[in-house]
Amino acid sequence: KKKALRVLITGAAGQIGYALAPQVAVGSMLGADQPIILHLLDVEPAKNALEGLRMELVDGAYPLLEGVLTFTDVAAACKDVDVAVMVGGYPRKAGEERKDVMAKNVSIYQQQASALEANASKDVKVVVVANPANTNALILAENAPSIPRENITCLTRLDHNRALGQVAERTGSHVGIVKNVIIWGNHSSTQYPDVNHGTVGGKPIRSAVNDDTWLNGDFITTVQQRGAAIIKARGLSSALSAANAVCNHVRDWVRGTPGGSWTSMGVVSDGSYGVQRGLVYSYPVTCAGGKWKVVQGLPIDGPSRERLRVTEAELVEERDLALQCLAE
Ligand code: NAX
Repeated sequence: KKKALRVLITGAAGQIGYALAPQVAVGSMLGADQPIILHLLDVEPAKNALEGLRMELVDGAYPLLEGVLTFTDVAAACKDVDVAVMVGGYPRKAGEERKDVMAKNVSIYQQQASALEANASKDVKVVVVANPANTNALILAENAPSIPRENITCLTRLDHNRALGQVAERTGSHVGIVKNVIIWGNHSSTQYPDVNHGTVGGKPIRSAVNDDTWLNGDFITTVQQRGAAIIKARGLSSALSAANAVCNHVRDWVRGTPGGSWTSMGVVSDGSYGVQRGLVYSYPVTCAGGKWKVVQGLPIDGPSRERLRVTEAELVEERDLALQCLAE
């Protein structure tokens, strides 16, 4: 029998936590043969909700779940964790300045970086979900120098899956045969969902869809604005699809991307595709042996290049604001 792996979920008492914890417990993240110990962290005021989640997980009688531990202390929560899903953060509320929100997240991610560095397993894999996800991941990387850069990522898989879903609906195909879309850049409305290298049942997406006006227009804005559309419809932001995407992200990272296909992940840029080194930027990646690799050499046309730059510029701006907060 395999040794249990410890999975930390921060912000576990929130919506995504409620959808994610059971998915991890059934094996969607690390496989149907991998025992799990869940570390659930939230802030003190959420203590009762966290205890409620723990009780429900016990009541789930999940065969893979060897333990459910709850924490309000971040250092204790990080002890020996193998995977860290960072869902907790400070959301922007109406009327708040961007800089004030950034300052709060910088301070949270600075503290959590130190806690992970000091307590987590040496090869912990980190995925940041909380917004601004790319920049929170960058702050985490900056403040946890002993965690390898390549182990710190942010979630853009939800955007990637949204793009797959849109193409599947439009072409009346099952989503399983849509492959190799790309989310470039920031997990925000400047992201670039790129179909130029994707296929539907082996056929280029552009010819399968046969409507460039839609692909260059409404398709892009629908993916970029999908989060807002879900909030409008549900009165709450995406949770089950976000949780599903977290499981997909970690599963592909740990167990590998299927042959002939890639996924999208926010990773610390090595300068690929002319993006500034050090930014956390979403790229097409393949994974094998627990490591991701940026897909190299894809031809990027003029309009796409411009979109890559726009989302990069936003990330530079976020990084500069975050570094300014860090210095103050
Ligand atoms: P909720 O507000 O339901 O839950 C967040 C939880 O985090 C709360 O329980 C809160 O108490 C906790 N928290 C706050 N500060 C904390 C800290 N310092 N340590 C530990 N816990 C802390 O939000 P939810 O809907 O679950 O969304 C969580 C985050 O995911 C948000 O930042 C949201 O913007 C972001 N999202 C990111 C997505 C992505 O694709 N990257 C998509 C979904 C989601 O919108």
